[in-house]
Amino acid sequence: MGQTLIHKIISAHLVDGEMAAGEQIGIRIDQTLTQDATGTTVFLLFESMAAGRVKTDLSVSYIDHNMSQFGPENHNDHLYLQTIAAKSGVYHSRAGNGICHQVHLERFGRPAATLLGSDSHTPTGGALGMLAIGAGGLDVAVAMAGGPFYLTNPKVIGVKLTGKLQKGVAAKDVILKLLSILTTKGNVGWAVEYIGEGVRTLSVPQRATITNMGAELGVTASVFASDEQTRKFLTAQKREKDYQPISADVDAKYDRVIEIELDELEPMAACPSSPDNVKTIAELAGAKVSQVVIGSCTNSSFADLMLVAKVLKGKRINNMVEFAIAPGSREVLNMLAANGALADMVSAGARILESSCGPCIGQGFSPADGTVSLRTFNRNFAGRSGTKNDSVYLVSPQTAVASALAGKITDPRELELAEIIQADEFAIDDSMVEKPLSEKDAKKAKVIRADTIVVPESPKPLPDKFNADVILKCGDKITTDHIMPAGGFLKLRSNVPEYAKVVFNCFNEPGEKTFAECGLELKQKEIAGVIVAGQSYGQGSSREHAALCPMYLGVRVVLAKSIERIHKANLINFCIVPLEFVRAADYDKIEQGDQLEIADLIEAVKNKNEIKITEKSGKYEIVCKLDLSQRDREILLAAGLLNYTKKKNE
Ligand code: MIC
Ligand code: SF4
Repeated sequence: MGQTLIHKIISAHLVDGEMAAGEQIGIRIDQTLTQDATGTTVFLLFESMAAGRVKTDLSVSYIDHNMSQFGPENHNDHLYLQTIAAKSGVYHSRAGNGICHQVHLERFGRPAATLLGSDSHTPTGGALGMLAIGAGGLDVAVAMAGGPFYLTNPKVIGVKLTGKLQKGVAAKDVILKLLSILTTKGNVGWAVEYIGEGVRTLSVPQRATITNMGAELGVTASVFASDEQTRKFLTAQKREKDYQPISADVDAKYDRVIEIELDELEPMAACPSSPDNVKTIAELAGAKVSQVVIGSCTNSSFADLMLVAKVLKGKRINNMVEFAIAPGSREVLNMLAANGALADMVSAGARILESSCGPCIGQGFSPADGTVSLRTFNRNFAGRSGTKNDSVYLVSPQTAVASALAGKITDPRELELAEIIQADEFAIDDSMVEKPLSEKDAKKAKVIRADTIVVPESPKPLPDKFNADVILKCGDKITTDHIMPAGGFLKLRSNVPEYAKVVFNCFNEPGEKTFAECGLELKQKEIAGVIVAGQSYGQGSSREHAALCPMYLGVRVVLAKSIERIHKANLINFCIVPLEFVRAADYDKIEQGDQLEIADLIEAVKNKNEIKITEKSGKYEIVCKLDLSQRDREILLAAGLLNYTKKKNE
């Protein structure tokens, strides 16, 4: 039987385990990427492993998230990242050079390789036929040090595309359609491969929009074959040498096949406040819009922005709309400036933002209360924009620009849309990517690390018996943005004790103790904190702070109906025990504030698949599942991945 493309790349990189579905396997990582909001922790952990120089073929550290620079913290981080990258053999993409996923696609990704990134949208690279996976920072640090990356060998969904997108319908609508089918929950352990003759009609930037938002499905990775479109893109990037065709075997067998007819698709939007709350634009048309933002790692390519510029040329956006455009990279921005498209945007009333994540991660441009904001981004979790009761719709650049002109949600097929332009040649300028120092020079090089950058505390070993309190009971689909808010707090990423003060702040009630205060109080009394949650706990970003900061506050157990892949790994890496309900109905028995007892923990973590939790006054006894690989168990017993790795290297 033939192999899927995903399994072909995995087989070629397999260093531990068997290829059977659902097995834990270890793969060799060729490339890593980190960004500044997760990167400082990655490099601090990398340093504490005494790993020296990176062992990958290529590692790149990007500055793209924390660029608003209110106070010294962000620039302190940049300086640390710049100097530690140079010393450890890592390329450094400076602030202003663009969003990590866009730049990596343009300048570094290559077919058939593996890429591990400390950002959940790393799978964007799948557009080039590479196996690109998002992970917690500690996993990335281990890969940088030459260690394998461990994952569950995924089952593969073949998404069969037929036909061709009609004018006004975009790649964004393909992934929104898939999100409406698969939703954001229940896809742990799966990966997606795009197949069928429709694939040939999609350019690499279009494919990148689709693979990027695969992160919202919660799948491990999304890939396209490397074909003539890939060759065209790499040639235009002056990287023909990186081209290599690779695809699934013709007789590859998929665990599930979903068909999408591109001709039949229509413009769509993900409505507030989840990327899978999808409706057609036809259903939403006419609603008043106050803000439109085009950008983010999902939709800020040269092709996307040229299309927008062509629509805007000679027109003015609606007076009641605030309109911003953030080009995905310096390459894109330079090209728009050189060919006059930037002037068309500015004349039309667009505010040009720098090439960074910006509003996508709540770094400014928050919408007004009670207004509708249309964004070409990938996430619209409540409050992520920086406005508490926001109303953010995720749409294609086509829908965004049509709506910015009309002041209301508008079907782009009503506009005279130009053909999507693919550049035959990109304006290459890598001068903002710094090469690492030679090994000899690196020895003498100093790393600049200001006091705002604090080495995170290590987890304590697990005791055999816990007295535990339920600090929080939260519902389904709790995202890492709920656990660890970004926006204005993002600048605290390098300082866990400070950042931990805002853990779960969306659940704090005025006049009552905060989650952080409760956690620290229990920690002092040596009572373990427990978080109880519903389905898909920890969806969204890869930020390991969503485990690291709760761990700092004394959280030792998360008990949920289900836990998302990256977050579960982060919990284990920081020695928080992930437990799942055997009977989902037991969730209803537990109340916030309940006092629990968990006994024989060590034995259970060592070799049991179930553990009993007892409510102290005898109200209930609940059986919970420990769904752990042998390696997960060893990591928990070693008090986290860092200790585990150190011990292994002794
Ligand atoms: C996001 O889109 O949520 C982020 C910010 O890029 C995160 C990473 C982070 O929290 O630093 C992600 O997607 O992993
Ligand atoms: Fe940046 Fe937004 Fe992409 Fe995350 S999703 S990497 S915040 S642009």
